[in-house]
Amino acid sequence: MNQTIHHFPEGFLWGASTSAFQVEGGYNEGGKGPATTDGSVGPGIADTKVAADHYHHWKEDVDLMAELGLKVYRMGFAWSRIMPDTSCTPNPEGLAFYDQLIDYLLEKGIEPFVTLYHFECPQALVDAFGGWKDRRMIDAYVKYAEVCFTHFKGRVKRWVTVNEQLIATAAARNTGDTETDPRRRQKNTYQMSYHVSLAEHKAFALLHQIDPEAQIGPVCAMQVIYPASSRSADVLAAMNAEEMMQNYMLDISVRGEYSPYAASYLRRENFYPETAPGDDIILKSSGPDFIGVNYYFSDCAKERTEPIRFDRFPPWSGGDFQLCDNPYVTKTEWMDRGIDPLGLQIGMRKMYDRYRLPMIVTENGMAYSEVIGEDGCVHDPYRIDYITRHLEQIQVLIDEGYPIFGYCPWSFVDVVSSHQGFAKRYGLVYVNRTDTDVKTCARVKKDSFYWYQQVIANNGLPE
Ligand code: IFM
Repeated sequence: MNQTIHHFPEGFLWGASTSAFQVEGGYNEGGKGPATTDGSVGPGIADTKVAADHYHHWKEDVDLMAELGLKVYRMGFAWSRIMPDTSCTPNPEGLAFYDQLIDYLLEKGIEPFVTLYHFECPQALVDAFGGWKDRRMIDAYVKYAEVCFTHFKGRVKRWVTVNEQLIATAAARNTGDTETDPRRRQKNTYQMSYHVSLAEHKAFALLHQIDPEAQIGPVCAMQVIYPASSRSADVLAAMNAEEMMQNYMLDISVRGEYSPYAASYLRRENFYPETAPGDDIILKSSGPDFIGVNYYFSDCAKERTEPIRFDRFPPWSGGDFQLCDNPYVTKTEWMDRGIDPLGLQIGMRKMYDRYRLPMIVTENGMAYSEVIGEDGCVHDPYRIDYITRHLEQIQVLIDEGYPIFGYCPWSFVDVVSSHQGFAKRYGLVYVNRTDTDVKTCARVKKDSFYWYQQVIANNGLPE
């Protein structure tokens, strides 16, 4: 059968993503220290102790990546595997684990694309001084980054500073913040986020100094927020939501400053972070090489008609807007905000218009509760459809001239979801375990694996 292929640009980075705490397991092996993400989320829900047991299956996983044809593997380092305690001394066993993984990826022709910080905060630093609430965390992160940049120089050529700063700084499970008063907790979030931004800028500068050939950028949870109606008050609410759920962080990452709206909102609510002399120079004198985009769904906002409250979920939704349902998008059990491929095009256009940086899709995927079928296979047509429809939007953007250099679906293998364990799966490769029975964690290639293999081989989608 003759099929028309819509070719992507030569050298396009076809990839797949995971994060350390969600895939590795081995949570206390090889000298790893505890991380905030290591605790239980509730009875009967898988935690990070074994996760997808990548710590023991890493070689088989890389072989599967090679079979899939991946050009890039977006993976994470567990900070507390590399620096388990407050001394910031590198743990040789931790580095050795990543050495073997990275060397084998390179041997197979797959570029390691490493996230330094994906939600998991070393518990030792939280216990010692409160983690990101304290400026000492900036120095600790920079020491960690320096060890990584130096040790992996020439082998890792693309780095991510922080994954989804919004969630990394707002979810107590990630930050380790025990504050219970909602308003004080929200104030802490902005302070932590400010410290993350300072640490990130120091990392930009450091990498560019240690390895001028390498590139670095943040990964954002891209927010595409539609107004609930064409009423100007709803349009303004949607703008406010995008400002306070995305731009206030990316503006600091790229431009080194808050927008006037974000700054005045933070002052008005008494949330403006404490700063120190010289911060401006740090924030303004370095910048990222690219932006990583995580996108799963869009959202919708309307004018706030109720008083602001900070005790509602999600914790960042208390500002000059109210998130609301969008009746025009399809919802599923796990994609309850709705599936919206066109939102990817809308969001990435806005992103480029505001920041003018190359972009890579670092996460995009379809969650489903899957089991192996009686035929021993996992048939996931919904995932193939989801990825197809999002890749079509990337194709449009590339054709129009937007600089998008790669696509990494979430996730390469099934990983443990932060709150839903293994009930919620995104992988191209099934991991045979349940929340309560880790079995052997055997790998089973899903239909989407074989389909994505063809897409990569063709360098594009079949028509
Ligand atoms: O599992 C998460 C990941 O850690 C960050 N981005 C969203 C994914 C799916 O919810």
